[in-house]
Amino acid sequence: MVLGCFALLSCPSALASSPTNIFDPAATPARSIFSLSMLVLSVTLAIFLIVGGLLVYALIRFRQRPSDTEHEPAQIYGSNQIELSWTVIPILIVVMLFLSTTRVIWETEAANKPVGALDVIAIGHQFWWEYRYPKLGIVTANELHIPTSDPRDPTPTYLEMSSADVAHSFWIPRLAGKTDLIPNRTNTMWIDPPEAGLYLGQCVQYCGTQHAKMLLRVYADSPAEFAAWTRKQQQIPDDNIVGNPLAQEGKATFLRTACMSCHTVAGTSATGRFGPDLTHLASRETIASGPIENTPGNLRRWIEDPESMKPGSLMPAMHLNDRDLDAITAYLTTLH
Ligand code: HEC
Ligand SMILES: [Cu+2]
Repeated sequence: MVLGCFALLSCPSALASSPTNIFDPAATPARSIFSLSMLVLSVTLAIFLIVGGLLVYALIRFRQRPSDTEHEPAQIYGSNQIELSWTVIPILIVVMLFLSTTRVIWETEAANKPVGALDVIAIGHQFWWEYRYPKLGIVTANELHIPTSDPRDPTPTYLEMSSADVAHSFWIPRLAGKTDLIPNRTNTMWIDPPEAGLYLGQCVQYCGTQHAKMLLRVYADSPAEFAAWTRKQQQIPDDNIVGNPLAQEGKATFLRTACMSCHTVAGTSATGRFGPDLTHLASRETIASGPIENTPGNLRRWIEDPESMKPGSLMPAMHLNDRDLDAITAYLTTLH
């Protein structure tokens, strides 16, 4: 553990390039947690150095020498001063750490929600994330878009989190601490990155076979980009297949097979909620919660046999023929 810390501290350049670097906080909750951990780390490091130093000093200074005639050193019994100090000083340190931890918990959990805050409901599923924006009328999956938050006029995102099945946990190290998603319970957290960019994470509560491929992607968009994204997500991508007979055929096949009982495509009779909402699937960069790039080839392979890309995923292979696979893929790629 100690060696690990020294190794980490000695190669900050390798860390800086990591998109999940815990030493590079990019939002208020992550920053408070980071400074608290630095405080705890420095206090414990100081204690370690003092205790270790005294120990080494005593070992060397009072070691047995050939000139020693007595086998035992002078025996000293009891010292009120020393006993008092090794009781009082640790108590003061513990109280100090307790108070600073309480302050950070208070700051992150009881923070007042500003008027400009965005509400998002996050629901964990085996093995993907559902995101609903109740005030904006948007439902999406796996790629969370939020606006950047200017500290002078904060627009943080407040997440209300629960689970559709087992316990999951949401952790974007650069944005905030971990928050568990528990069935039949609502937990909340908030994030406010001032810098636009893609922040990565991963489900951090073992939730089944594909837990490791339940990745987290948070896109912090500038306010203008976020407004544009919102407008697009609110549209029903209905007309995109006009003049595209293969996609039209794919839509018909999609609505004729079991796809529609597990997936929603707004504006159609597909209203399933077991799998991710596909209304704007083509606007996402990845599929299946992060591990697979969203290309037509990957999409086709996924629909043909999800098991080959994410073994244990809860989407069954539908045993479609090549024609149907081509048509459905053509349809899904029009869902911008
Ligand atoms: C029994 C329910 C079920 C059926 C039927 C089903 N799916 Fe799925 N689908 C899922 C689940 C669950 C996932 C999420 C898998 C994961 O990421 O672990 C998924 C994921 C997907 C994804 C990736 C979505 C994303 O945002 O990453 C696509 C695309 C998809 N399904 C298309 C289809 C098509 C097309 C059909 C019909 C041929 C179909 N599905 C049938 C349950 C189903
Ligand atoms: Cu999970």
